[in-house]
Formats: sequence, C-alpha cells, structure tokens
Amino acid sequence: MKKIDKELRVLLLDGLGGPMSRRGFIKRVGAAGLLLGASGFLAACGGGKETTTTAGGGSGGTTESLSKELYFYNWSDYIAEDTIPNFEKRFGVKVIYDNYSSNDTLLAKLQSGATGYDIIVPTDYMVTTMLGLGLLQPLNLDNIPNVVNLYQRFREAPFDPGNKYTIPWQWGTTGIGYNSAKVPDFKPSWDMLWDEKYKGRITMLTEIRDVFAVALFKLGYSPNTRDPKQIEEAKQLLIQQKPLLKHYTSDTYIDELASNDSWLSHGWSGDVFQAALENDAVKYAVPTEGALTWVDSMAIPKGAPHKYTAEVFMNYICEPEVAAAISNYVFYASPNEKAEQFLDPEVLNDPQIYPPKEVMDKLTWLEELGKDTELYNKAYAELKAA
Ligand code: N2P
Repeated sequence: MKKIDKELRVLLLDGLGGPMSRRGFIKRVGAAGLLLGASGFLAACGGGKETTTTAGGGSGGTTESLSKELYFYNWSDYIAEDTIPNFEKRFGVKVIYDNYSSNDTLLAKLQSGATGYDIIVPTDYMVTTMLGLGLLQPLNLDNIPNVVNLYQRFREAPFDPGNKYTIPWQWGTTGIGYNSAKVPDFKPSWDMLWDEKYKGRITMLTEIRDVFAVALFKLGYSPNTRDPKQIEEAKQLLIQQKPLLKHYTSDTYIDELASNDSWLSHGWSGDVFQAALENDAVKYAVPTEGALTWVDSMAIPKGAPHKYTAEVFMNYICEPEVAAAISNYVFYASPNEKAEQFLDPEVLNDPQIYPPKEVMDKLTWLEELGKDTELYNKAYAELKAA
C-alpha cells in the first residue's frame, strides 16, 4: 500500500499538541460532529436563516432553498476529514453525520420506520432491495449536473441505469486483511479464515450476504445461489468456523488489524488499507476461489425531510476534487472519472484499489434474490444462534 506522505498523514497533531493517529482523528471528528449536531450548534453557524443558494451549474432554474440541516447516514470510516466541513462552510448547511456498518442494519432501520435521514449509502444489491420495497425516492438530476463526471459504467449500473435513484459514492472489493508478520504462511485463500492455528485472531464481517459469500466461494458455489442445500452446507461451514473467531465485526477490525489484535480479517479493501497505513505488516488479498466487488451509492429515502439539499450535497460529492479527496483518504476507488487527475498516483495506480480488468473480470457482484433472500436471512439467524 501507499507509503508516500505517510508520516504527514499519520501524525496529525491533536488540539493538545500531541501526536495522534489518523484513525484517532477520524474518530474524534466523528464524535464531535455528532455532539455538535445534538446540541443545536446550528444557530451559531449561520444556519438560522433560509439560504437561497441553488446547486452550482444547475440548468433547471430551480428556486428551491437549502435547508439548515442535512441528515447523512453513511458507512463508518468512509469519508475524508474535510468533506463535510467544506460543504458546511460553502453552503451554510449543518450536516448531522451518523454511521452504520452493514446493509442489514441500514435496511432494518428504514423498515422500522426511521424517517429523518436525507441521504443513505446502500450497496448495489441493496439498492434493488430498497427499490422493490419502495423505500427510495427518485432524484431530480437537474440538481445534480455533476453526475456527468462519473464513469459511463456508473451511469448505467444495472441496479439503477440512468442514476434515477442513486449516485455512486465509492467502490471496492471484499477480501482478507492479514498481518504478514503474524501469519507467515498466508495464502490468498478463504481457507485461511478456518485455520485452527489462528484461533481467536480471526474476524468476519457482520453482513448476511458477505458472510455467506465466503463460505459459498470456499465450497465452489456461487454467492448468488438459491439452492437451499448449498446454503445449508455454507451454514454448516460457518458454524464450524465460529469457535475460531475473535468475533464478527464490520467496524472494529481496522483498529484491531492496526494494533496486531486481529491477524486475519474478512474485510473491505479500503478498510484494510486504512489499517495498513498504521501497521506495515497489514496486507490485503483477494482469494483465488473468488471474491465480491461492489459499489455503494447515495440515495434519498422516502420521507427524507431535505430532498433538495440532499441533491445539492450529491452534486458536491460529484465534484472531481471532492470525490478524489474521499478516495485519497479512505483508499476505496472513486466512481468519478474526472476525479482521476486529483487522485494520489499511489491510489490511482494501486492495482488493489483500481484492479486491472483481468482481476475485475473474475470478481462477482451480489444479486438481489427477491424472496429467496429469506433463505439467507434464516440461515444467518441459525448461524448466529448456533
Ligand atoms: C467502509 C465500508 C465499505 C462498505 N468502512 C462496503 N460496502
């Protein structure tokens, strides 16, 4: 992974003048953001008045007003430190930022009737699920003219051709983060996550389809299988694995890899690279039995209180420099073609962040399985209970 400007990025100084890790910085910024949001900080930052700014470059001649606040619910560890502050400064909107770490959590939250989020960031197959359930509302692309900056393939994604409901945020792969010093016999195989030698040092993501994908790949089956027998076999394999696990986690494994507490983690590419920034021994591999690729996209839930402002935010994210800054910080690939010129060369030229076509061709996308999703939900509940 990238080494250049490592010192500069890792040794950010905190308010007390002491050295603080970049991860510590992300966490503190996140916590402060929530506190400020909760304490009605808004009035102090100029949000008390209705602003009449409209989306830059929009040709629709809209006169809609920006709201004072914007509620953004995103994955953890998935944004640059200045993405939100810069938006707040420029548009005079206070962003209330909250995090989740699985599509399952996000879906459950929306299904339980949580309203109030203006922007969420579901994964490709989950967009299809949410559209099927009528949970999303169509975008007014007149407010998002910067959508033209995206690569064509992200303008025509099968889950939402034409970006009628979603604007891609970041994309990546799912593989294994490992500690090359502690696991000298590492092989790029899912079998590593079942190696008894590493009992107590292995973690798995908390995401139904992702977890089953690992076992299905290991068995030589498709992660999109609808065959109850194959899903049952995968469940048995995952039950066997349970005693070897430190735990299931989708948000603490970055720190655990970085601090040598976990040695083998089922994880998302950029998360592992974030750990590698702090611990040189941490590496990432895409297992040869097969692995997933995915893209997460911004969407507006039905009932969102600030739809127009959400679209202005999406347009801002589609600015090449803003999009590039996110990728430069979280080490996931950007769906924004125009961002390439602003990407750190170490990011753009890293074949683990932007895999070459021959690697991409071997990766699999999760498919939305309609009512057969229930087979996975049931098997996962049984796995958790076992
Ligand atoms: C970022 C998680 C990436 C989301 N921490 C995987 N879909």
